[in-house]
Amino acid sequence: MKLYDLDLSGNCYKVRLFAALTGTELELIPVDLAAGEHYTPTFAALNPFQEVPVLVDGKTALRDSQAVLVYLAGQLQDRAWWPEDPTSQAEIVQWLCIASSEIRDGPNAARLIRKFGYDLAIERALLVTQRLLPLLDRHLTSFEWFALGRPTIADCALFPYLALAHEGGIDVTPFPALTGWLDRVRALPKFTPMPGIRG
Ligand SMILES: N[C@@H](CCC(=O)N[C@@H](CS)C(=O)NCC(=O)O)C(=O)O
Repeated sequence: MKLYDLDLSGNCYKVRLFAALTGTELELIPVDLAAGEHYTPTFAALNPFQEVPVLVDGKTALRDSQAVLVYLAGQLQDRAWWPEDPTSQAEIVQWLCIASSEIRDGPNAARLIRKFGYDLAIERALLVTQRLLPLLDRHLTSFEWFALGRPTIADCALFPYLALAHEGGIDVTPFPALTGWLDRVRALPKFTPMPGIRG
């Protein structure tokens, strides 16, 4: 399977992290966003939304990191990361949706603005983050992992932009349950870091 990838992308890292933790083999195809490689017709044929990551498995081309996590985890023999029953799946999807909404609009947006100079509203990014972090911290005060009492794809989807929050000028240290969970993810066997995230 091929992953169209960017090393500095937290969305791509969600997939690289899951692959490392589960021993899933991926061929990484770097896409140079700075050079506009994602605007080429060849890439647009894979993902009309012109974003990474994209996973290609034979004739299947999938965009969106959450969708890719579901696809990869659903292929494993060990279904602990994405079980088959609807109740467990729904519990995980609740958190995948937070990853693609509040995390994107909060800590991810703050990093895009402050590290990469994107023209987005910092006030809104900080407001979303300010509301989000206490909610996550409260959840993690009662639970060791986001869903099902064990590591799942929910943790892979939420980890990158929370661990990269400092690059958006966001301090997570006032949230002890959240920082404890970040450390637990880092301590998972076969954990892999990315630039900006210590191992
Ligand atoms: N919902 C998508 C979002 C993907 C996304 O935003 N990718 C960024 C890199 S992290 C991108 O390709 N941006 C293109 C651009 O900035 O022009 C996902 O979760 O994979």
